[in-house]
Amino acid sequence: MFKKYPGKFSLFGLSFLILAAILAFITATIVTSPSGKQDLRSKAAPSTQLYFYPQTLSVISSLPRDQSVNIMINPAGNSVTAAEIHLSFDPTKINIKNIVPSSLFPNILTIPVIDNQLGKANFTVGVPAASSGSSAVSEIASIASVYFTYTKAGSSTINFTSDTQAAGLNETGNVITTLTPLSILVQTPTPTFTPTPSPTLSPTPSPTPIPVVANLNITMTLQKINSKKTDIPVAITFYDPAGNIILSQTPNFTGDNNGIYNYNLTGLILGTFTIKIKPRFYLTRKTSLSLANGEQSINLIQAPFLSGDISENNKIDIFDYNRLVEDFGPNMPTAGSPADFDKNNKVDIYDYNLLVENFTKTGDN
Ligand SMILES: [Ca+2]
Ligand SMILES: [Ca+2]
Repeated sequence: MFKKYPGKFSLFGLSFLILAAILAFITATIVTSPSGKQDLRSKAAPSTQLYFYPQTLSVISSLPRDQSVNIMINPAGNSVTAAEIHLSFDPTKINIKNIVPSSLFPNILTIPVIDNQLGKANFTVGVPAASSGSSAVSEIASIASVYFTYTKAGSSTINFTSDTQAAGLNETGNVITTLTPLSILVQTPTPTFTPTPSPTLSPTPSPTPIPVVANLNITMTLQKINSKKTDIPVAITFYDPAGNIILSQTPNFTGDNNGIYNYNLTGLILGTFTIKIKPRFYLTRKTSLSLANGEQSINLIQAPFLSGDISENNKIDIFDYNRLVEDFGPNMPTAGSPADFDKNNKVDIYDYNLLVENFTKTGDN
């Protein structure tokens, strides 16, 4: 009996200890849950994709032949600030001649190093340092253009090696999940042409100049804006003939004293595109063009962009009207209102008049 009692007691003591341990574990888990959250976030965060445009190249050509492609980034939810790119390729088939970073990544952190003996190239670029982080790239964009020469027929690739990485705002570590190589198939036009044994590794620099990256200057006017006003963000989206988004950027356009807005997009992909242009709170306009090497321009000043799309759904409707009514007259917030269409710091009958004039109009789709 005397023996039994302490035995029971110690059993109880053991149960208590186990319970205490479980409680301590749960408490510790709760206390450290912020790190648990971070795990969750960093699991969701790496979603960014790197690939080439075009994604595949099939070429019938005499050799050597110059070619250019763009290294593309789809941030997919991230705000990318810097990218470190490492490429590998077969130097018996391809020689990289030049790598030109795009205007969105103008800070060259390490200059392009190209090794056509080993078939490697690398460079690191960053966005301009802005205190707000506003220069970070959050839409599909070109990181750089790669200019190379085919020296031998056959199939080949340009690969991103696994040390390729990108940094994003509010993220720790690499945000890239997918690296897609460029697939290349090169055929020579006629088998009768017998070249002297492959001129490996000594492609005497051809006199043809390295292709220039295309720049596009866009000029536009906005309804009822005839004098110097603040810059305006303009969403510009490039679509390929199949309707895929190839590039999207939202740069700030600067207006002059006559209200003519202008922006120069640089480092663009070559090809034929449909381009949609949407100044913030204006209706979308669509145009198409073939971008070749060098400078090109789109002049849209013959008709101003139509204002009033505060809700940004590309039509002038009751939601826009609703906001105008809310901000009308003395109710305009001190910080200003998107319903101040003519940008005279008042929401008044002239803004109302403009909305009525544009009511039910829609932008290009
Ligand atoms: Ca609207
Ligand atoms: Ca106004």
